[in-house]
Amino acid sequence: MPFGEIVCGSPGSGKSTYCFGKHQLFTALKRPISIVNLDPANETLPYPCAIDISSLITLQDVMDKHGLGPNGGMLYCMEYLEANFDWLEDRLKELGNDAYVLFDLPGQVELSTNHESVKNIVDKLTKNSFRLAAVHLCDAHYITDASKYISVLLLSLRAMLQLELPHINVLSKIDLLSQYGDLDFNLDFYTEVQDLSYLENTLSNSLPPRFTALNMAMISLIEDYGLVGFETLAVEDKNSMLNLTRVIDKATGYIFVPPPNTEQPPGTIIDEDAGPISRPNIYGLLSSAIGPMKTPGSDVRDVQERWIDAKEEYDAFEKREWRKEGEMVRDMAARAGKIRERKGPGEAMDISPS
Ligand SMILES: Nc1nc2c(ncn2[C@@H]2O[C@H](COP(=O)(O)OP(=O)(O)OP(=O)(O)O)[C@@H](O)[C@H]2O)c(=O)[nH]1
Ligand SMILES: [Mg+2]
Repeated sequence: MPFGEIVCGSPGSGKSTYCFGKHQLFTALKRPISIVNLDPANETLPYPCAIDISSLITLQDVMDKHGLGPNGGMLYCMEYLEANFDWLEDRLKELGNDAYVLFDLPGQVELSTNHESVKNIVDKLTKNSFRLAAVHLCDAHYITDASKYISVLLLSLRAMLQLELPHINVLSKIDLLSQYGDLDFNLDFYTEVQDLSYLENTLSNSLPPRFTALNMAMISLIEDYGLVGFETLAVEDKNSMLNLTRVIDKATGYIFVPPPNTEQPPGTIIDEDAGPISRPNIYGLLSSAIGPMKTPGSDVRDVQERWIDAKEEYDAFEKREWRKEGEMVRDMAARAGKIRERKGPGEAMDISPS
């Protein structure tokens, strides 16, 4: 059964970068992954693309041929893809039943909030036994302003109601958040969407009084649904990516068990005689998949400490660790060179760290 993610969100929220980051992570973990570019305006793709909508239709062609602007052209492209769904279906079949597919959507938010084509495509994929989750990226800097935060909440809620998929909202670029000044509340206030009435004062101070009632109505609408919450993401941080991956796997029910005799990721103990504590217990994977999340970065207070409260200290610590790692790799390469000189070409070398 193929699994996948519908990666959506406003322009520049980091969708394509996330797809690329996930491709790198999964390749390192030896997990299957294929990326489908559904943005007909994406001319340079950062990631290796398995299926590209540009081979079906491009935004430029639509604009030239039908005299449409970029937004109208984009809607046309999506309607065209919906009408030619068999084109996508045939190519997805070629990826096989075990495929894990990321669909990189265009940044026009109406595609995932109002317009029907993406919704219809998603429905068809689900009928084709795809197990999908929507991953909705929102730039984290929106939480630094109360009215922008409300608009992001409304946008996320609208996308959840429209797509009707297991839905994960993500505050992307969390590593940049400290650049935008102090937050009014701790990060968990925003990620857990706690009592929004605390925003009333800030909203009333920054907007004319006649908007107060409207603000409060929007706040109570969001609270009445009680659906919206956020994960966080810094795409270059391995723990952050792993944590988000775990959340998405939980939402879709995906459990990765490497096929027997496959090459294991670096660091895996493959000694058959090693005790059960040292080896992955594939029979225990289900219980760990449904168990509580206790990975680094799964607690929003850790995220706040890493990226807001003590960002400079952590950055300096990471730099030191990377330098040490670099020195170790250089030492190992130098040792390997010396051994090669001593033994001559073609002989076995042991270059494991001493
Ligand atoms: N610091 C930082 N920058 C990021 C992160 N994710 C994305 N970016 C940057 O944000 C910018 C926009 O990223 P894209 O991946 O092109 O965003 P997109 O959502 O695909 O944009 P559209 O396709 O135009 O809607 C790029 O310059 C990325 O390098 C992140 O986690 N941290
Ligand atoms: Mg993009």
